[in-house]
Amino acid sequence: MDTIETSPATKHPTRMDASARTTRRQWTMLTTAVLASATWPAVGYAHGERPHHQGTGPVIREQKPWGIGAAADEARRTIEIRMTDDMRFSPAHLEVTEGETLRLRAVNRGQVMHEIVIGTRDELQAHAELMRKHPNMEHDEPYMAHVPPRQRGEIVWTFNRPGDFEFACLIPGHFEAGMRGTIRVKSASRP
Ligand SMILES: [Cu+2]
Repeated sequence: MDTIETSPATKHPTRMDASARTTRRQWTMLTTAVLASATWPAVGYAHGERPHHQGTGPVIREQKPWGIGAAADEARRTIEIRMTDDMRFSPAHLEVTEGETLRLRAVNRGQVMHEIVIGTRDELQAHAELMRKHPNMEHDEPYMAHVPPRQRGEIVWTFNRPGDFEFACLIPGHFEAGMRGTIRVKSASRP
């Protein structure tokens, strides 16, 4: 029998290598334990089985309540978000129309590491709690970017679900200091 998996980009991305999978398994177990009652959508594969989105791999398109990943060339609008050591994002509020694909360019103007993670308020809260308990936890998803001092990172994301969402820096201490922002995705069907 042929056991080689095919990998249509939308549903079943190629398996990641074993070492990367090991670091991610820890994250998967933690999120599974803590977020069991949260809003993870039903998907056909476990959280830890997907490859990293950055680099040359295929785009990860897993529907989340706050949208879905997109390829860099699908972005129709770029928004620059500055991150500073006073624990602020600027701008701290984004207005998006349902269906819009944005390139969020996170620019770290500070002297310390910052990150930007998109999610629902509850999801980010739970995730921040995990980060406090496990500050060295490695994680990477298409809806987050980790940005070293004086560098920039990018998220390309399709906001295909209307609603109110948030973004935050989940580095311990930063989230608590108010390093968060809001995203309103306006319904495309209503004026
Ligand atoms: Cu930060």
